[in-house]
Amino acid sequence: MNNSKHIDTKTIHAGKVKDKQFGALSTPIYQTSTFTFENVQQGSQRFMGEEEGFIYGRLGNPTVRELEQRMAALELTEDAAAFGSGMGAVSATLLANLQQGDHIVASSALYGCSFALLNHKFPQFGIEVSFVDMTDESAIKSAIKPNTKVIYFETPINPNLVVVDMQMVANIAKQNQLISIVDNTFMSPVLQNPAEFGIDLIIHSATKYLNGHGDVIAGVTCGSKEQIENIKLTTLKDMGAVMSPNDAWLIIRGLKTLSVRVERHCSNALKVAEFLNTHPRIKQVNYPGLPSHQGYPLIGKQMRAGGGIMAFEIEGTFDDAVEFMNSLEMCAIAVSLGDAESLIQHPASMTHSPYEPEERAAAGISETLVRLSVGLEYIDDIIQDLSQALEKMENRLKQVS
Ligand code: LCS
Repeated sequence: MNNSKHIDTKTIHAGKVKDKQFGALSTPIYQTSTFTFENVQQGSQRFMGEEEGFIYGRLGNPTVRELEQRMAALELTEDAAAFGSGMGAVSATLLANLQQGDHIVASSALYGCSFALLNHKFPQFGIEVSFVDMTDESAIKSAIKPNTKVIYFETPINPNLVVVDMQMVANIAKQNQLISIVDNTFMSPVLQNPAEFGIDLIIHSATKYLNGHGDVIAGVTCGSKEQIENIKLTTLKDMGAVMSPNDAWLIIRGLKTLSVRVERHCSNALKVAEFLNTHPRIKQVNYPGLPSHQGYPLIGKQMRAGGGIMAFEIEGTFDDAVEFMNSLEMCAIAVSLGDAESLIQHPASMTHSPYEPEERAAAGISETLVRLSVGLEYIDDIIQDLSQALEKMENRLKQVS
């Protein structure tokens, strides 16, 4: 399909494979672990890469392949690889580009398990990591060493919603012949296309907005044909975090409504952020769609809207924040994000517990920070739920004082 179509059209059509046999509108699920060859010669040719075609489910599957093509079209890259989880994508993408003795410059604030992989696991294999504030151009530049291979970051960052200037990072990477890798989970390709700024590899936890219905764990990496082939033939094939055809089908279905869902997530989130921002019991709201946010100037330039996620600080103690969350009646206390349901969690004790307290402090993740993934419910109902929980907290405080 012509790549010039609007993103709303592309989420439905781009990368779709026509079913020549029956004309099925919905993508068939090829629930098979292996593929038969006409004869030994054909099997051998497929293994040698001399003939196109599928071989074995871990090396590729037609349903999964369609999702990969759809994601490449949405992220404006040549190709994509699908994985059994977002962390499968993060680990395979990084390891395909690194070896013992290499060095990474990474954001000091990252999703907790990405941080754990870089901070705890990679050093055991002789891969060195420097964590920096990715909004600080000179800090990134001075962290680069002769053995640096990769710059790794998220924008907006999970969980504090700090926005990183992708053009700035891509320029540094190019000047130093480094591979730039961004995790685009929070924005989805509807709100931001890192390839437009020259970022080399784009990772998604497809568990989140891409699927959007809270029923799949999956990941995707988008990039050049050469990069994706390297990942597929090394860390995907030999470490094996592959996506199942059923999950690929669910994500393809989810993608068809991605634009409409993201639009509603964004409009709901902006109203929630405005409500919280003026509430006396809320100290600070980190939401890129608010003019006071550090990332707001990049809206329109880098990202098309503020997204569906925010983090905020309760005016009070850690116990007050816990009481507020426990008083919610509709918003679910759960990790994950990007689902139809509004989900709320406490990063310090949940998603970002792999950080030591001092590492969290250095990464700007306070102990009282609350993260909210605003869902698709009717906006007044979401605000009413937050409002009644804040009111309960306030009433108890009045009784105590
Ligand atoms: N990257 C980001 C930015 C994420 O938020 C997550 C998961 C991952 C990668 C890993 O993806 P997964 O393997 O779970 O598909 N983030 C989660 C979170 O914030 N709460 O629960 C999971």
